Parts: sequence; structure tokens; C-alpha cells
Amino acid sequence: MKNTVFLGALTVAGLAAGAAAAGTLDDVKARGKLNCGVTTGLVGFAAPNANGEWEGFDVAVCRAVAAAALGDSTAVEFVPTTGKTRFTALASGEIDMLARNTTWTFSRDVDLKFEFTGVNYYDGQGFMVPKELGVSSAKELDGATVCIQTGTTTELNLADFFRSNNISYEPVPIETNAEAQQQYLAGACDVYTTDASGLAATRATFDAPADHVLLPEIISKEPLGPLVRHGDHEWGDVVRWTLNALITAEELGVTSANIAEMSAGTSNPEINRLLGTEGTLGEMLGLSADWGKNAVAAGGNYGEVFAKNIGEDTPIGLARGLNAQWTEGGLLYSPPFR
Ligand SMILES: N[C@@H](CCC(=O)N[C@@H](CS)C(=O)NCC(=O)O)C(=O)O
Repeated sequence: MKNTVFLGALTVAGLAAGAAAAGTLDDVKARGKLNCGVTTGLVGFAAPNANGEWEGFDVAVCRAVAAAALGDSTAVEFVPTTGKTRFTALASGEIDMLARNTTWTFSRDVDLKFEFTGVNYYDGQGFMVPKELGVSSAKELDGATVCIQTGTTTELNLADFFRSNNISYEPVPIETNAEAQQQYLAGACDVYTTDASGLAATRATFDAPADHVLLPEIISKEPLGPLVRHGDHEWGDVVRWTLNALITAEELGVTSANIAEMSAGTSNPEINRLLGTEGTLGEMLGLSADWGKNAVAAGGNYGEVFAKNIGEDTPIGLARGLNAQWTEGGLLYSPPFR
């Protein structure tokens, strides 16, 4: 029992060691459904729409994996998890994967015994304050009350930031984003801090978004991505290469508009391998030849998923920034499909 790094880690590590980690791909196929852990609700990333169907940037990862593994992007059971419950849900086998704005950190990977299969959003922690407070920098927050979600990296970064700047704060611990929003708008805390993407998504749902400002400081690196259980390698490959398929599709210009046509075969061998008209990549993964085609057809390539759910033309309004393709000055760089 070595972990003191992360709250709740003792139970989680224990469960991970005991869970039947191997064979999740077989389990998913036998069940005919993917159990995908998401947030309890963060508009743009994962939230049920007016018809009760889950939608969002993280939801799209679940749907793409279901399409790759089962040929059906609707064969997903969405399991809401909080910052605190998500790791136990994954370690215990209640969910097959977690796609919930979860930061890839050393201790989650190594000590909690998970396997991050990539990054679907490069983020960092920010601060939101009501405009009327007249604060223009996080360094002016000495003595502030801060709404903060428990079981997150946010908690740990906040403590580091205030300590290294020699200022103090009073945490107002909360469990879900909905609760944070409520408490913050009710004035129970002066500041809400979380991943900058989460702040943008939350602010977009306010009646008067312009009354709230995001401070300039980004105090951490938050590479957010899907994860599976450590040791669950075949399944991890399916999740990893499904995300890579969405990223590669954007790089190669495969879109939901041209995928049907391109699936008949193109003059680009990598597109053909991605879409399954050439090579045996599907077979290597234990999937059908058209797994990559199905993954991309589920919600479009990475860029389409981004634009539709959180991009500049949505109320959330996020720029691609670090999440642009490497060819466009960003960090998105899928290994080759060969
Ligand atoms: N990336 C951080 C924070 C993730 C997090 O919990 N973010 C909040 C605020 S954006 C959230 O997703 N809330 C949704 C919910 O409450 O279910 C982590 O992995 O610890």
C-alpha cells in the first residue's frame, strides 16, 4: 500500500489488481454493447440532449469505439461518473472504458493501474470569476473562496499554485459540475476553477455568459484522454487506434461527406488501409475490415467532432489551439496506419 498521492487511490488500486482486466474486447462483443463512463453532464463534452440521447466531444469517442468494435455507434450504455467515482467504475469492470475529460498523469497511469490510450483534448486549468469582482489575474485571488471538484487534478494544482504564489484560499468542495455551477452562481464561492475547456462549456450555459471572465493564467497541463484498465492490451489497442483513426482521417481529408465514396477505394494507400480496402489492420485488432470506416462514419473525423460539439461556431466557442493537427502547428499527431 504505497499510494498517498491520490484521494481514494487505495481502494481503486486494490480493485484494479483484482478486476478481470483481460478480454474486454470479447466481453464487449458478447454483450453487444459498450459500457462507456462519461461525466454526469458537461454540455459539449457529454450530456443528454432534449431527447435523452448522450451527445458531445467525449461521447463521440465512445460512439466511435462502439462503431469500430460492434459496427453500431448506438450500441453504447453511457454511465455517468463523478471525479471521485470514475476510477472505481473502471477498475471494478462496471465500465469498459472511461471517456470523461480525465487527465493523463503519472500516478493514474502507474499507481492506479490504468492505461491512457491517447489524448483527445490538450487542456490546462483555468479560473472563472464574476466580472464585477474586477479581478484580472489569478495572483489577485488571495483569500478567495474557490469552488473545486473533489477527486480531480484541479484540487492538487490549485494547492500548488496558491502555495507557490504565497497566497491563501478557502476551498468549497463540490462533486459535480452542475453543483459547481449552482454554487458559483449563488455566490457560495468567488471563483470556479477547472479545466479551461470545462469553464468555457459551463459559462456557455449561463444566462449571462458575458458577466463572467476567464482569467489569463493556465496553471497546469491537462492532457485529457480515454483510458482502460492496465493490462487490458487488446482492448486498449482498439480504443487507441479508434482515436487515431479519427485523427488520421482528418489529416488525410476523410470526412463524413466523402467517406462512402472513399470506401470504394482511393489512390492513397494509407486511406485504403484506414478504411479497410487494403491490408489487414482490422484483422490485427480482432475487428472487421471496415472498423476504421465505421469509427469515422459514427460522427465524422476528429475535426468534425471538434467543430460540431465544442468548436468556434458553437456557444462553447473553443479554438483548435494545441488541438490542431501537427501539420497546422498543433499537437495532434497520429502514428501511421501501416
Ligand atoms: N481533468 C481533471 C478534471 C476533470 C473534471 O472532473 N472536470 C469537471 C469539471 S469540467 C467535470 O467534468 N465535471 C462533470 C461532472 O461533474 O460530471 C481531472 O481529470 O481530474
